[in-house]
Amino acid sequence: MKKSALQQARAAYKPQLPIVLTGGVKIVEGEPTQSADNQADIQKLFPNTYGLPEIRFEKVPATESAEPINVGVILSGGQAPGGHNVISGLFDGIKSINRNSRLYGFLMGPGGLVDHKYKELTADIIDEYRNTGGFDIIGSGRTKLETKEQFDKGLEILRELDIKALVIIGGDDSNTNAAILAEYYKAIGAGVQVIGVPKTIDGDLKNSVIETSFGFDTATKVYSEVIGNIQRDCNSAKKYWHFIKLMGRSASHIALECALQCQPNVCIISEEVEAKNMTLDQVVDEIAEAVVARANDGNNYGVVLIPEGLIEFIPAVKALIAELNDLLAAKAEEFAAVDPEKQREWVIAHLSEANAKTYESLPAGVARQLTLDRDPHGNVQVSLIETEKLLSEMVGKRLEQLAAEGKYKGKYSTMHHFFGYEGRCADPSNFDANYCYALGFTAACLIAAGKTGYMSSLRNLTLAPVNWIAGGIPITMMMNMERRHGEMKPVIRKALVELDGEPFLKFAKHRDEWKRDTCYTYPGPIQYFGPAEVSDQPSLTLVYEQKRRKY
Ligand code: FBP
Repeated sequence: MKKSALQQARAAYKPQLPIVLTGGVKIVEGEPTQSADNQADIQKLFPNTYGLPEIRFEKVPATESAEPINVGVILSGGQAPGGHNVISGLFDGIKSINRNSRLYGFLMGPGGLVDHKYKELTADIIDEYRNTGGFDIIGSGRTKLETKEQFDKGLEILRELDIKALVIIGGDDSNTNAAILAEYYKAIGAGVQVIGVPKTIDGDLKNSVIETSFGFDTATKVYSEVIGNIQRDCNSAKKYWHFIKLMGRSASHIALECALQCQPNVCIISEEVEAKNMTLDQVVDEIAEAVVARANDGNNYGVVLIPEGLIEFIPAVKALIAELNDLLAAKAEEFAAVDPEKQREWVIAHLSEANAKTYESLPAGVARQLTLDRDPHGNVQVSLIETEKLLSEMVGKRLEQLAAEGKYKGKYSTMHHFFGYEGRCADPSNFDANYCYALGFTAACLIAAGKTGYMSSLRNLTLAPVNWIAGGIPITMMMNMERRHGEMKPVIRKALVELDGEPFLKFAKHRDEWKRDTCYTYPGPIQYFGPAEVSDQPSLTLVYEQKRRKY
């Protein structure tokens, strides 16, 4: 495979490990833990893996190597920069336990385990992928591991390959499944440990003990680079309003981070829309107000950031989606048999009055999208809804009304963008390269310690990697009960943007100024080499959350 000059230079990058992982490790166990909520229910569902203590590793002199161990690894869900480094860290970790340990990758996501599709990941394969973006080393997929049949089928191949531990690299849903699998294998005495690794560019798999998910740092840096470029183009030509939708299925962390990095004129935060119980029209009014204010200063241009998940956070739409989820789960066959031309009427006839009204008020394309196939975890596929176009058109209509009332005299031309897939497979930033490698290495230490049902964890992430604290967090500690596909299920609680958290407060403090004036900043491309202040900085979200630096 031909390699670019950067690829060649990057292959030589040596991720920095926390000092605690550079010799032997000793385990320090904390107090027994509790789930995030619904403790009695979660305990009942996870009798063997509930209440485990948090674990922290401490460095001790390296000892005699242990027995070799065979480990399996799965990449699950959407791509996120750094996945290959988790695998290389895991590989190096199990080889440091015993050089005869082996690593097997299951192909194309959890489905590879069930269908027995795998390949052994040897040193030459691993070396090809160090510090590269993408999940192409083994591929990824969204098959949901949830049935006993799948678990048993998986166990057959694990036994055949003598695999004693499985590492699942995934988001909240995949790690929920990792916990269920860990519990099941423990309950039946299968002798297979399951360890999770927190992945998702969306940044919503985090809590008091998991500081961030990997991939968020790199993806937001890629988006911030291109948003900055658009802002400069916008400020040069001074003739367009750019509507930019940013990935992030549910939470608005990506949009917020990009706003902090780039200082656009408007950034909508879904969590705020929900908290203020805003309607779609009110969101439109907020943007139109910025357009009018800037037009009054002679500035008929600007940049608006829109989080991908916005539509689901508008309270009326959220209530509609919740009812649709239950309705389509309960009457899946009946709905599938309805003539597509008549599905709209069918849906309206089956909804409660309030939700039917909301459904009818939405543009037909958006309404239809809400009834289309969910992903395997039951989520509406929001990345397919063109919210950026919907909003810019609605703003255009509002401006026409204002112009008719003599309240607006500007010009309004729009451009639309959606940034999501562009950032998911970028070569990991130094932060993600180091973080992911350490997550993989930590997973190997958890395996060596005989743990199951844990998520690999690194803390103190705004300090230099040598100072990071490595350990494991029981996955059940992050769980609560939520309604999915019409039933109450144990799931990891998604981390949404906190409106009293530092990153949002920082944004809220400055947004009025950014709205009217042109305060754009231009972060530029990710730097892989050079001074630490340009190449090693973590996300501003992490920096503000940990309040370690003053801005
Ligand atoms: P994960 O939660 O699996 O990491 O995926 C997140 C994401 O990138 C979202 O931001 C986006 O809505 C979704 O995946 C797109 O899914 P797909 O890759 O299946 O189109």
